[in-house]
Amino acid sequence: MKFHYNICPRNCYDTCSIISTTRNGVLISVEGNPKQEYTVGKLCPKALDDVKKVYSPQRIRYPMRQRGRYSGFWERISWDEALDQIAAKILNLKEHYGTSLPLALNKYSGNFGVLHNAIEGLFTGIGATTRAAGSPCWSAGIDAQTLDFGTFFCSDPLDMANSKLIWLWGVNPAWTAVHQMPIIFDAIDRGAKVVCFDTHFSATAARAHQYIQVRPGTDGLLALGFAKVLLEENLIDSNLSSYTLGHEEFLHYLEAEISLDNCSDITGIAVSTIRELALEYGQTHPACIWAGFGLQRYTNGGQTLRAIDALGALAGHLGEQGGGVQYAQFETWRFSGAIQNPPHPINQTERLANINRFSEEALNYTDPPVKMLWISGRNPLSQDGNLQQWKKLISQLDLIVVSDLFHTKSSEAADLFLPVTTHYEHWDLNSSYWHYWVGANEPAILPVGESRSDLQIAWDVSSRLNTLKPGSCTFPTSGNEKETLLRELGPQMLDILGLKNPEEILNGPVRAKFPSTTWENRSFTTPSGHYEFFSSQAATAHLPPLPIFVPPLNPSLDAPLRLMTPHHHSTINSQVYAIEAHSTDFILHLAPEVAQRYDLVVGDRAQIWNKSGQLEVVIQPQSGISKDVVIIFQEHVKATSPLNCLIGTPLTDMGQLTLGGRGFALNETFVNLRKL
Ligand SMILES: Nc1nc2c(c(=O)[nH]1)N[C@H]1C(S)=C(S)[C@@H](COP(=O)(O)OP(=O)(O)OC[C@H]3O[C@@H](n4cnc5c(=O)[nH]c(N)nc54)[C@H](O)[C@@H]3O)O[C@H]1N2
Ligand SMILES: Nc1nc2c(c(=O)[nH]1)N[C@H]1C(S)=C(S)[C@@H](COP(=O)(O)OP(=O)(O)OC[C@H]3O[C@@H](n4cnc5c(=O)[nH]c(N)nc54)[C@H](O)[C@@H]3O)O[C@H]1N2
Ligand code: SF4
Ligand SMILES: [Mo]
Repeated sequence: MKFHYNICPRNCYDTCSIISTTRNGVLISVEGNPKQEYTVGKLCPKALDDVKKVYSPQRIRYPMRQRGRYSGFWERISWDEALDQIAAKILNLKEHYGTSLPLALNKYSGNFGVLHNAIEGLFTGIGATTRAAGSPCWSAGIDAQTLDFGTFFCSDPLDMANSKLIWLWGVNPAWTAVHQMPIIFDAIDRGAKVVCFDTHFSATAARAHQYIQVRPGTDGLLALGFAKVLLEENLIDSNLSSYTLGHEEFLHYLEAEISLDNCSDITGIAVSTIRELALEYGQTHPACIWAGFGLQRYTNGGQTLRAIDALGALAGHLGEQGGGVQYAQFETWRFSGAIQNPPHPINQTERLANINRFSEEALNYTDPPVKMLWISGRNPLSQDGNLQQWKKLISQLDLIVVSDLFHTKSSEAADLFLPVTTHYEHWDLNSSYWHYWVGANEPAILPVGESRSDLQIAWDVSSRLNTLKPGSCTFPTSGNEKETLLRELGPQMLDILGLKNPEEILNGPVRAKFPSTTWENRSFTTPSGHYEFFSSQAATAHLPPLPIFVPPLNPSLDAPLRLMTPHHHSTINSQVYAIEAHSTDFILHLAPEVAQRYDLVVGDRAQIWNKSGQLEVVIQPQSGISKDVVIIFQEHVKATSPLNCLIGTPLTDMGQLTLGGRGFALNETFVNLRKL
């Protein structure tokens, strides 16, 4: 038996460290690494199913070509044929249009391993291309924290165990960050109180001392209501002037504009509850807020997070051990970037299309049009909005390449399928957007079938391009995965990890040497060096300089119910873990009063629809859900139409500053409902 270091590369807060076991070259088990302090030896059920996933009969093992998009007639081809077709098309488009802009890449979160950025490097090496910019995930919150603090940087999540009061706000760790729950329970054992703010009674709410049901998209006003109570009760940090900018303006705004009665009417929370919670927050030290990604998926999402940050600052919880306002971090991702930055062959910039409006913006580019699309680590035909526009874009394309492990909604539309290796079959380097551990992932087994790593595929395409036309791509044509990994650990990353040389990362995951609590010295990286209640950067970007309340969108008569589609414990976005455990029905969860209003009882079949599309659902009344909300979780449902056929492309208010594109306001989706 042999043991190997692996890391779960999914888009998940936890980025778990894995010890895999092989016998005679066969993967036989995966376990959590006991030495990595966040994983502490445990994996979630999704990763525990990895052995089956690696050897699943449904996994695609060979390059395939589809005879007619959506036909399902896939034939096995050789890598030579696949590479020839891709390279010939790239060269042909470049020659025909005199530029490589007709080539487009859409990549995101299937695998967050650093070596998967090779595909970006390949595109850079070809020339100026069309790229998906921004993120469907966390953009508004990142910009908000960047405006307030200078960057987004959360404390080591283990620090939460020191808290005396934990507010879990628009976050559902019992499903989406399961390794945080033991840390929260640890805090509870030491006397902490936990409050969960959500729009429905979530799995996390069930584990909290108190559940506060908030009307969707109104959390910003709730935070301002709490701040108003702190002001009235004189619970404001007396040192604010030494480390913050604009607190007078903010206090004046609270005084003049925020009324608790109005706050109660809009958020749905009683004034007495707002007062009690605010007093508790103002009087308990340390107190921590964890603001999740769920609450910023709105047209006012950035503004909401700025209001929550401001509440934390006002109460003096910033820089406090076990306190602060936690969101996410990217400070442990300071890799050299060598892999995605080969020499630029020409002096022309890339053409960007917001990832959340990719199809619309790609279609708007006509000179030259987008003609070839590579989809890597993404499943846009399941996860994006405006799927009708996607159909249009597809019909304009000469070639669609999907590289993935399994067939997906997106591969249904593809011409070529390139099979990729799992993290048990290639080298990689992984960091978390939440905890402070970084590690190397080593191959435990040989590639299954003819699958190749994304890095190998990028080398192979470059090699084929350069064979057909020497000098046509500056990305390397071959290499060594382990050495490529080590090159990503430049001087800055070595310093962050406290390593003398890159090879040390091969001995197991390492915790970045940052102190456990962020902003401890209350010196910030904003233009003023202070925490900024008043942000000139926001004003320059035509955003309100103060964290004020901006209402979310309202439902309309023809779409009176807000549809929420949050993440589910059994999937990571479109990635399915218990492959055979699928249902053919979408379950619509709604308050019993709402079900009654539409004359529906449990098990009834109904239809929900809006301008974007329609979906058949099975009714599941459930208490603890806001009355203007219906919920379908992102479970795996084997239906012809994906859930996102109902979703348009509303954008969040922020995201442009740090990520180059505003985020996906997917909770601003409204539907109508009728019994079938
Ligand atoms: N309705 C609704 N829509 C949503 C969301 C929601 O909550 N509700 N959430 C949004 C959010 S937050 C996000 S982050 C996005 C996520 O959307 P995506 O970024 O599309 O992420 P996934 O669905 O996780 O993965 C995409 C594909 O990557 C493949 N993959 C896995 N490993 C590899 C690999 O090593 N190489 C390659 N080439 N492919 C690989 C997977 O098999 C999968 O098919 O969805 C967004 N869309
Ligand atoms: N099991 C599992 N884990 C995952 C994922 C997955 O798909 N499955 N996806 C990963 C990804 S890509 C991401 S982005 C993270 C996201 O993980 P989280 O940060 O937990 O975010 P969400 O799951 O989008 O939403 C969290 C909660 O916010 C609530 N919410 C929605 N709107 C509001 C609001 O207006 N106010 C308040 N107070 N609450 C609101 C939702 O009901 C939900 O319960 O999880 C990651 N981890
Ligand atoms: S999906 Fe998340 S919790 Fe599960 S093993 Fe992977 S990183 Fe850990
Ligand atoms: Mo996400």
